Amino acid sequence: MAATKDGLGQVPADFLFVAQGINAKRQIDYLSEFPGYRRLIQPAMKFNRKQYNDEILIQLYRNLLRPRMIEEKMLILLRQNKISKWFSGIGQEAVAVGLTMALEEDEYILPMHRNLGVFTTRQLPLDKLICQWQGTPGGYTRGRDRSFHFGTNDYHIVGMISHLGPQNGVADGIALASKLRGEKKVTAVFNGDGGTSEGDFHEALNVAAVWDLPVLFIVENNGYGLSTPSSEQFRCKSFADKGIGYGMDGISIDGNNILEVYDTLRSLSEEIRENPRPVLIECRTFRMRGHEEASGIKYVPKELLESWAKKDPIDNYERYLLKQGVIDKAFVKSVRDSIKEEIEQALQIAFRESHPVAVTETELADVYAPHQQEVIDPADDHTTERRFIDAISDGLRQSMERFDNLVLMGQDIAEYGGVFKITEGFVERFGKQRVRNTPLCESAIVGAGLGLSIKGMKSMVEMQFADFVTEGFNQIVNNLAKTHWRWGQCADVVIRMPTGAGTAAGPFHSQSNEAWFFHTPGLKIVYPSNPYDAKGLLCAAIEDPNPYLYFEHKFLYRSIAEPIPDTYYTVEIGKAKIVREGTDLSIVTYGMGVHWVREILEQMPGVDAEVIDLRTLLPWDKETVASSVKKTSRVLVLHEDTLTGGIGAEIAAWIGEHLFKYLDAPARRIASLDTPIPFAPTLEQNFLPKGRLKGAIEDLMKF
Ligand SMILES: Cc1ncc(C[n+]2csc(CCOP(=O)(O)OP(=O)(O)O)c2C)c(N)n1
Repeated sequence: MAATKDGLGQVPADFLFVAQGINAKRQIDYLSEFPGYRRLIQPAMKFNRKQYNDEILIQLYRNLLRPRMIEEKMLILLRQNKISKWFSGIGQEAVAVGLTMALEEDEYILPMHRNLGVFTTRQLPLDKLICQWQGTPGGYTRGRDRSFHFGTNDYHIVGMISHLGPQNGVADGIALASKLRGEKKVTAVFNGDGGTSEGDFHEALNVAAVWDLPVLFIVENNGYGLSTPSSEQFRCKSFADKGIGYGMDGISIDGNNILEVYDTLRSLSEEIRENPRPVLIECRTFRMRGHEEASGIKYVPKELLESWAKKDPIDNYERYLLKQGVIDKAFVKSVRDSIKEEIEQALQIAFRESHPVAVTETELADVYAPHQQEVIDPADDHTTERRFIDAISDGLRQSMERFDNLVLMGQDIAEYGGVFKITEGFVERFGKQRVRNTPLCESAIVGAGLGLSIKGMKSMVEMQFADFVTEGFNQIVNNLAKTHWRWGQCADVVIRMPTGAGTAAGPFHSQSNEAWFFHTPGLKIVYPSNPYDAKGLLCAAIEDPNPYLYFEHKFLYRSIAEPIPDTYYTVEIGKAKIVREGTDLSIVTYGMGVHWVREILEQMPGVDAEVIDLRTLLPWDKETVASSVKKTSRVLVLHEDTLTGGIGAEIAAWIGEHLFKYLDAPARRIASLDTPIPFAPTLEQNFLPKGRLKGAIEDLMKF
């Protein structure tokens, strides 16, 4: 032990290093106080080839070398300003390569931004990868997304979205599909140590533990999250310790030792294919370059870099193989020459391409997965009087019968039947595998929905209340909504949203939040106002491979009923319904609005209003609205959601833009007050637009 010059106290002599400026000095302070610091300085590497033959050892070597040589070439090209920057995996290759070699080819891997080794080991064509990085048409997203932000089912890889953590929930879904089908397959998902601070990481581990999902949760502990050192990111000594909290095994391995990574993950995978369960694996490694190439690394103490440079995964392994006589220097040269040649050829192909020519129609067309709805009529005339809530339940049950790949997920939806009892009796009928109680993990569950759809399954996720969708918001707007447009993968998920006010349930159980999603390309939104549409729209949404938000108004659940067909049927998506014909003005609305308008118009016998129930909010039926407005020349858009930035704003603006010459008055909106929803019934009624509706109609008629 020795005292440091800068008064940091006693630290082991081998941890002393020379600070490089103020940042490095601060870093020393943090690190030396932090118990995990010792773990950042690593002992030398010891290889053990165990039962592995020369062929495997050489394959590991080649696969390790390829991403390194590609990146070295990219560094040169970056300096020549020929490529854009990326996130370097130099020094960490053994984790990606070891894991990929340990898995079977058709087992899914969900890599992060530093895992080039996953892509190269799975043998994706290098020229196509380079096109992807360059944003050119030959890339996996055809210029729509950058770096490793893509997936390919051909290679069983699902790339990240920038938000890091959401990958874990998607991995759960893929693993769930494999497990439900008895495939005996493992799914592996990568995390940086920084990303583990996200709630998504926690949620997904928890779900995987509760459901015994065969997922390898890999944490690449490389010391930093951007510039933030481990000491400011987490307090655990080892990520392996976190496994205990989730009730899963956690292990920590030397992530720079390719044989240790390969051997550990191979035997673990073999075991969990037979006995599905998640395992948390910390791979200790180090980020040898800046967060992204060109961003620098000044804040990393020199000593740490030097210590880890000695542990370089490739140098050490190469030396080991030479010493063991598995390879010789001539072999090293020939492997390097062939990889070099491969890189040059790929670059030549990739550099022939330039940025894509933008075709607006194609950009718009790819937002949704192709789906031509065939509206299904009821098979016979038999009907039964059903309440709104029973109609939803009926649609769900018949969809479960129709699609044996449909899985329902939600809090308390199994034996308990859901808080509103929509899935009552479903467990007895369809079993617990398909009717799944979930932990309180909205984000992981929506992510799991995407994972299921990657494996060709359908899912329905029940939000206990629409308000709680905030917890799954990111997965919906960034993952479900964008995946098809980015890399052609559909998100076959319907999210049921018990919504709306009128039950004096306060600001967090009564919100209308459809406008949050209305703004997001890639989603579809339906919002029925009666039992017939409730069943038909739900069935139609489940048929469609695109992601849906299905809003169901809680106030309507038990307050309205009508005879609806007993057999399966669907209602046309994107088609509004004229619920009352008239010539004086058009009232465009949906959900509760339809009922409010009916009630108020009964008090206004002199007004001959045409009432349009939109039914689908995204995409909304412009044609029906336009022909009505052309006929009446006056229009009022009504919704329960708050006014500013609501759906009415968009509809009124569109009418103003396209139908101006037909209008005798401005397109008007009426909506709830721009406040949160109050609890007390008197305040709630004041908040809602119903009380102001009559006045708004009168004003518009007078204009
Ligand atoms: C939700 C979110 N917050 C912030 C960022 C910006 N960001 C990108 S990578 C990164 C650091 C990630 O660190 P870590 O998970 O340890 O991975 P590493 O880069 O070290 O491999 C940050 C902060 C982001 N992409 N997503």
